[in-house]
Amino acid sequence: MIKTVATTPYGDQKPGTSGLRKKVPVFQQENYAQNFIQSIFDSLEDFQGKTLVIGGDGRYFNREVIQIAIKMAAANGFGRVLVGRGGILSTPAASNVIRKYQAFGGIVLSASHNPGGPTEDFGIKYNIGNGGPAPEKITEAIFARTKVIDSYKIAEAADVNLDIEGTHEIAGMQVTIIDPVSDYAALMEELFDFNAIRALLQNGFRIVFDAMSAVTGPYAKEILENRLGAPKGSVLNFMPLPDFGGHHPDPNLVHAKALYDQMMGDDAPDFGAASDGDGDRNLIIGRGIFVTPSDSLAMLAANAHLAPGYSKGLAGIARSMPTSGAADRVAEKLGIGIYETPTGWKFFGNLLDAGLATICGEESAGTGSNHVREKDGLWAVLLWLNILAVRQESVVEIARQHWMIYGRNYYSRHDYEEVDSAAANGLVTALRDKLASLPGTKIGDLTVQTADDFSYHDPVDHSVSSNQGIRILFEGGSRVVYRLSGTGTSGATLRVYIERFEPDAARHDIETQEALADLIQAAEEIADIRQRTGRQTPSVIT
Ligand code: VG1
Ligand code: CO
Repeated sequence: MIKTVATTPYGDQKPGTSGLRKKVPVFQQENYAQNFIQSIFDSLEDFQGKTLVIGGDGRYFNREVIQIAIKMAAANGFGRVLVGRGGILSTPAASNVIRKYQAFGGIVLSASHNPGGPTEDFGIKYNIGNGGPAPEKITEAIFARTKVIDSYKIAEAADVNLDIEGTHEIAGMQVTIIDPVSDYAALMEELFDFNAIRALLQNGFRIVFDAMSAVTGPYAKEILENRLGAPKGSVLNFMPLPDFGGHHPDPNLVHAKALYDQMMGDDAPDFGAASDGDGDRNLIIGRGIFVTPSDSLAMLAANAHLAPGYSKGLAGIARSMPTSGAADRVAEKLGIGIYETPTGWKFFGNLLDAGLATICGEESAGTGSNHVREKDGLWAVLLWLNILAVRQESVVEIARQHWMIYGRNYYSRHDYEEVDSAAANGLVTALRDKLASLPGTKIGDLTVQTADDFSYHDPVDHSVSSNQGIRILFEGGSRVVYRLSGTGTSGATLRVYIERFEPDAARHDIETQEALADLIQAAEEIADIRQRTGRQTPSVIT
């Protein structure tokens, strides 16, 4: 039986950098999730009888919304849904399932690296048939629809047992509960030399992977321990928990501090890594060395040909604008294309589909390739392991050699979280207003060369995305970028990205904050951060 339920719009369902993210109590308001899901379906065409993939990162409220999404998909005329067992599908695994089974699209329930639990964050994102996040044209249509929606459709049926694989039927639609791990693990086996990695691990190379009680646990256990033979216990916090054990499932130096300390300690393993709530981010730490995500992108691109899936070389590299220019130097040396996009994986989809880019990355710990259309945490870990297995060198040796060849891009991001929204917007407006007057300005030894607000012209569909971040470029190539986060759920988060290129190998050993000190000072002076936000120091430095 299909029911049409009357509803009234909510005014705040605008998708951000990566879907709609709100606190759980917001999602628990009457029809809140239903309104958004119906608005997604209302913005799509020609999906009758087709397949929809549904899965999430296992956080609090995941199972409830999955049941709703299944029943609404049935009522709206989908022919089949594929759901990860237990409601689990990591973001890259969902992308893979959409592609592999040629689904029409997918609904991914996640708030990624944000905390989970009854008063924490939840999110809903729609991915299109290429497996990637819906482009802005679609997210804008969804938002427009949420503002006028007056009813939604739902099948009246009992809940589906999500914990047992098998096929059911709801209002004429097939519901298949699938193993969330096996398709993804099979894809990784195609891309990487598992024998070489297995041999590396057998020869005493020690790894540790922190799944942060989030979605990658089952994937990492199966791939790293079961298939690659890493000793049991190499994967930490492998049980996905609805509240991530009360932690922030964000693999950075603040929230994965225990891993960082272990990797810097006396008896450190050779390689440490972590992923985030939904499995699309990665943190890479070699014994005694943290590899910044921007560097990791460049190093992976420079060495990717050592893995079977990339042995023919790369077509091009794409990075988000705030990501450091380290990858640009690799692209230049390889003689391949380099693309600079706004923040958020949705902007890479066209480049990947058109075959212009093979590897993509963001400074926020996201790297991935054309194997799916999302960033992929475990993929990055496996590519690193494949490279380490072939080169038979340590992470530190690979990093040093890389800097020797290409120079080093010192890089850091300073986040000011939960700042008053009006204050944050005021800061950005004031910056915009003075962009034209900045070139030529001297701050200490630095001279501003150019200043602008980044606009992206998509080379494939020619769409334009404006106001994507304020860039201040100094003479000599150093840079400061400011933008406001599009994933937060309370107040505003100001992100300040700071970068300096250092060609001289004798100067590759400086502590990062020290190497960037004058730029950090300039960033403060130009934007008046302390005065405007009332914060003396950033809340998170990565
Ligand atoms: C952040 C990151 C961005 C990333 C996005 C989603 O966005 O900066 O690089 O793509 O999160 O990542 P923002 O707008 O807060 O800066 V995740 O792991 O949510 O899927
Ligand atoms: Co994520």
